[in-house]
Amino acid sequence: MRTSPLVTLAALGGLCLAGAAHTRAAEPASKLPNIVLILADDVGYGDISCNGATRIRTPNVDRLAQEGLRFTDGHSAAATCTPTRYALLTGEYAFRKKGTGILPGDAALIIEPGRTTLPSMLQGAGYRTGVVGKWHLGLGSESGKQDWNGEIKPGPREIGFEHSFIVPATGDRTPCVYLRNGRVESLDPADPIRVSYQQDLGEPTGRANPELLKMRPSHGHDFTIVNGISRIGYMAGGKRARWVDEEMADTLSREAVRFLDESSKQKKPFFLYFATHDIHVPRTPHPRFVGKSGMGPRGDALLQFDYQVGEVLKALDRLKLAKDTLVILSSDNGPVLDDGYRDDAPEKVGDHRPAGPYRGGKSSNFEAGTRVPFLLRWPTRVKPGVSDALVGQVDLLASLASLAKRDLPPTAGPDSFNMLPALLGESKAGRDHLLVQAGQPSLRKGPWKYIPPTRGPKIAVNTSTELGNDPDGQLYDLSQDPGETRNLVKERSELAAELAALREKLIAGPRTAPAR
Ligand code: NG6
Ligand code: CA
Repeated sequence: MRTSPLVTLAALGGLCLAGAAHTRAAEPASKLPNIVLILADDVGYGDISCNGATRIRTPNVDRLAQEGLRFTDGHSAAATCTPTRYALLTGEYAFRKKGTGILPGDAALIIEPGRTTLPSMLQGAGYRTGVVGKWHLGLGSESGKQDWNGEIKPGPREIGFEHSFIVPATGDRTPCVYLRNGRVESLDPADPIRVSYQQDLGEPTGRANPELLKMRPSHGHDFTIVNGISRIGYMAGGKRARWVDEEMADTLSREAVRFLDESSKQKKPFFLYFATHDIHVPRTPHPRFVGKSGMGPRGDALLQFDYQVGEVLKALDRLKLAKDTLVILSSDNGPVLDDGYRDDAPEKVGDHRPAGPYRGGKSSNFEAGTRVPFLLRWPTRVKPGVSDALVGQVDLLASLASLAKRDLPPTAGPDSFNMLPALLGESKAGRDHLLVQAGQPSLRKGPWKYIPPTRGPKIAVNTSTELGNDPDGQLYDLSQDPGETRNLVKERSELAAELAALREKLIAGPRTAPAR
């Protein structure tokens, strides 16, 4: 049977409705604020001086806190990078989708092109959208099959970023090259790149040639050597295109500022997702930061992170855009000291507390896994202050959609709620409940933190992080016991059962409350 043109049109219309957000009222795009989302990597709650750090000073981050809102109970969606970034961009908890754990550098894109994402929603609202920095969400349609010498897609552009300049995965993973709008930057066609996570491609490795290393791995990270540092994964060729780790922060902040400069010349508002590589391993700050923190490369990388925040803030000042730009700063997961290289982080941390008063760190079920720095500045609308509201990055999609007056299609961002009043400091009430994932999801509700029974080691062998596993389950009252030291799961067994049931219900079906 031939489909009539009318039916086809109707079907297409349906498809459009399913895939795109719609503008509610005629709000001229020029009235909407610019949005800059700065996402740090592995920066802990206590790593910034506005959250209590004293041995390290982060004046640019602190400036955001002074001129904006500092959230004390702000969360990444997960305790590691990929699931956090997945949830942040899609508004869907990552545990709902297989294959959203920490990705290798040759993984396929895990966000389906065409679905509503934070950038595609803002693009629909008239924004110019760009991503600069760490990606770690996969690229291309098939893992291990990318041709790094041609155009790699789908990627950022196919999920809503008009402009991109990215580190494909992480600094410790091959390929160690930047991608500008889907193509390897500065690639010499006579020296093509090959990447593999299975097969040794013949270049020196950390395992075979430790004498070539300027920083030795402590665990893993002993494949191909690039810039004197061995990585996870193999690569060959592409010599001219390889990044120099010590220059990465300057390269990325220059690209971020360039995006701001170019955007300022356009009539549209803009959205910049600036995902710094700092302070993830390998921690290799520019020589001008080396030795400046007294805490070794991890502390120096924190100073470098703060510098990059300063570059963005300075550009907004120079372009006279600071007042009309909503800046959000957060981190993708909690802190870690030894994450695979011998960079003296555990030896030199001294009395600095990367997680502040919280227990655990990156990959942990304990609070420090996801309770991260969370700052928001928007001078024309937001009064400076401190908010204790429970907020999460997963809500940015629905909240910013509300700000941009866009209706989300019913299937979009199933776990994302409109928390705009809390985010703008107009309401003290944050999330009623929030799931936070370290492999499995735990539940936050009010002062309560419920961690279901989990197997696995108490302490990670490699990183020495307390993982917060307990086969009996755990219940903590964070208002009395922020450090999660007194497990009340037996004493308050009824409450624990109630929270366990709520957790199950939320896992089974999203969007129970609050409505958006
Ligand atoms: C781990 C890596 C760690 C880091 C992490 C991802 C080893 C032994 N450890 O598997 O170094 O790369 O993955 O970090 O390989 S994240 O911040 O991107 O999630
Ligand atoms: Ca991270």
